[in-house]
Amino acid sequence: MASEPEIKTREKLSLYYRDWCGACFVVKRAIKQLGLEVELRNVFANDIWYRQLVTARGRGTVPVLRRDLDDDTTDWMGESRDIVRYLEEYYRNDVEQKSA
Ligand SMILES: N[C@@H](CCC(=O)N[C@@H](CS)C(=O)NCC(=O)O)C(=O)O
Repeated sequence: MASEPEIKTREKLSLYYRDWCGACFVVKRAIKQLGLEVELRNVFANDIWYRQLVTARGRGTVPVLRRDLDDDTTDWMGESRDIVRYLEEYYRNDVEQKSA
């Protein structure tokens, strides 16, 4: 039986990261492998992005994935493993379709 097409919430993705950060590298590599459009926001190169991060999360630890959703809400996701798992699971079908 054919499964119903999944209706996905549209979201704009931004990754708050910094250079020389292994956990950030792991997330950036996953983004590249999945071919996703994600705005990369180096918090050490832009003080506004750094302040946005600290305001939202209470600290400047990176990587953090920011998801701006269609309903005008914003979700901030920390922990590189959680971010990679989320991207792989949420976008896996898109990637399969792209390469088909
Ligand atoms: N377990 C975290 C580690 C994150 C982490 O240690 N980030 C470092 C850079 S690689 C950091 O931002 N340290 C500065 C801080 O926590 O303020 C993950 O995998 O996301």
